[in-house]
Amino acid sequence: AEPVRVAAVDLGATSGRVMACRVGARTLHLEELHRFGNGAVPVQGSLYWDVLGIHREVLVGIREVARTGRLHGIGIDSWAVDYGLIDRDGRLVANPRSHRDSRTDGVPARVRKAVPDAELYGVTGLQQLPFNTIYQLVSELGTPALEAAERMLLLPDLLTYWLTGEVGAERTNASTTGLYDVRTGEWSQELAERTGLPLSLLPPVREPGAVVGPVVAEVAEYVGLHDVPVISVGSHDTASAVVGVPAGEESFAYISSGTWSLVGLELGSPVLTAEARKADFTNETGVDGTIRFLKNVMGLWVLSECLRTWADRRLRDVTLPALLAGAADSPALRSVVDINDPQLLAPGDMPARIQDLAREAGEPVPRTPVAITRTILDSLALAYRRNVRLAASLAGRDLDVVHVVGGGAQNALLCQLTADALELPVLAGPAEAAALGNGLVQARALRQLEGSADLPDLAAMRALIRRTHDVRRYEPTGGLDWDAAASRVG
Ligand code: ADP
Ligand code: LRH
Repeated sequence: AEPVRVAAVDLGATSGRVMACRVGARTLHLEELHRFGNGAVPVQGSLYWDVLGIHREVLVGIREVARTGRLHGIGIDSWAVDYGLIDRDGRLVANPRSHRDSRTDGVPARVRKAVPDAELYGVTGLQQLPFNTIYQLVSELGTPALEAAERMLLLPDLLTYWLTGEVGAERTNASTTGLYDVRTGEWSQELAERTGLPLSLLPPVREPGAVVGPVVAEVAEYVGLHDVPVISVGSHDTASAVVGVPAGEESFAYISSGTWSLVGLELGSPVLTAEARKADFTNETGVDGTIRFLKNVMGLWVLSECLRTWADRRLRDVTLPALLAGAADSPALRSVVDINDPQLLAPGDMPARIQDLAREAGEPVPRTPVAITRTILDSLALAYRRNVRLAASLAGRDLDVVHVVGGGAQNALLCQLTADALELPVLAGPAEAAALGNGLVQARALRQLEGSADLPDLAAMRALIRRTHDVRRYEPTGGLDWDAAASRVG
């Protein structure tokens, strides 16, 4: 079959990119044609996404893909849980908020009174993140915005709606909302009723791999191409990233390492045990009916927010490469903190918060940007160790390797620390696993449309990634007392 060329739009909380992805039986090639910065905008004490700006950048990127070659499909993935509301005329009611907004403070406690945590977990299988869509929506109860709302569209679904005019809720991302029943694969009418949210807000669920429809006229005109189908992909970026994990036969854990670090396993069915709930592990739905059994670790957000703070203060020599080089030459495990402390969730003076956490834990306080960077990386490696081991034990698995994908796969020091902390080989890359997963699912959908009988499963897609992309291997080295360090963070 002829290779297809699709636009893979992958939107991260810190940057968005539009890639041309060429997929053939033996070829897989990504070309980054547009990249733009992203970040929440604080206004009047709230944190908004500039969603119209994002839409414009998506269009610019798609146009660039169309200008440089053929374009057979478009697929969008982004970070999870955040949404826009549209009214009965199909218009955006208000600017979508970031999940780091404080409007959900205290909301989980309120919801708990209507639906106890254990019951909620039994239906959704989700970890208790204060920003899950259910809590964001409950925080809007009684507001003019929610009263005017006809539909809730998760961000990739909102952007897909603007491209096609079609509403829907792509399944992998729907599974992150806290209103989706992981056992039945449907919206939970019961949870909607018990939390007072109208079920009609939730659009019909759509499969990754379904063709949503052609782009609407205004988009076709802008891009210069008509009849391009928008294809539903694993629209949760983590779902696409896990498709893009180049795993073979071995028993693997993965770390999808970007703004967040998502640490866990791919399973065939959810683990809804009391132990999994107490360990606060999530069961998100993946492509091809898989389950992402994982934990959110605060991730490189902590470092990028430090960088932002230092840049605002015009500190010199605090570029990421300089900090990482300095950190690699710094003493290991000198000062470690609980990197999942909820105080690190909101934007702000992250260096000071890391210092405060160290002080409170009785650790030496890191003083310089390099020392703070080292504390963050050592602490991330400790969190990876804890949660990879927890995932394996909760799911009853022995592990051979840990795959690291996403931007963090380029952080050699963090990859090495992860291998050391876990005493397992780390296989790092591709950094653009989400865009690859996005493109591969589109390519398969297009093959299916052509009536091809020979459609790749996840294993075949991953084999193609292994054949076409470099993966860097880090072997564990001994010499550091990770057990002792782990006991210091509690
Ligand atoms: P997201 O999709 O959530 O926006 P990415 O997967 O793009 O995140 O990862 C972004 C992070 O990757 C950055 O915060 C940075 O720490 C890390 N990163 C990106 N490029 C490099 C690099 N060349 N070396 C080390 N780390 C990198
Ligand atoms: C990573 C991610 C993660 C979610 C968070 C909101 O980008 O999608 O899987 O928990 O953003």
